[in-house]
Amino acid sequence: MRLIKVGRTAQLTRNTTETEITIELDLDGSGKNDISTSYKFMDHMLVLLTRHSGIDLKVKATGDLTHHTIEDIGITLGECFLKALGDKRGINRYGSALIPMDESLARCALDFSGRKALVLDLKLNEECDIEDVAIEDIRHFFNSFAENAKMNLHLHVLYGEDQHHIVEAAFKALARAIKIAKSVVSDEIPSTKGVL
Ligand SMILES: [Mn+2]
Repeated sequence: MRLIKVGRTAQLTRNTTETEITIELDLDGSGKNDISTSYKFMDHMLVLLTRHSGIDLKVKATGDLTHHTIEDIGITLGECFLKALGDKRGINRYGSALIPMDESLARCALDFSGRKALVLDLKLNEECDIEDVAIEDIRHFFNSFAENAKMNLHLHVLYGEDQHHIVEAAFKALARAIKIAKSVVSDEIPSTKGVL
């Protein structure tokens, strides 16, 4: 049984009249990253995502508006995950994590099921921006990522005060859940249907 897969990578460029996004992903990386989204808070979150999930990730993104850019990063990153996971042979498929960030606690449960579902409760103040992005852009990112990776994503912040810590806890929980779910543990397709 060969538990180490090679070539679980994806490289996609998505250019529209609104944004230009290039992403390179290696699911079997070591946290190497080169992230430049034009938004410092998103850079911070994607570096966390990379380091705590054990992937390698390059992201270059520019665009006209924050909303468009962050949405299109979510779309392209999701497409990269779907492509890199391939037939999903041998992966755990499910992953979950409960992660604190100081006073905030986030829980993530996910399934690389081939179907999108998103249950998201970040307990964020709607009127508040976090550094250089709006809360609705963060929410949009998770939606676009889940939709295009075709995953079930259940991401909850159980409690927290600081908006930065809340989102950071959510990204770290997502990262640790991804780390488990993408791991290769057998040579079977993890579905009773024989396909994912
Ligand atoms: Mn931080």
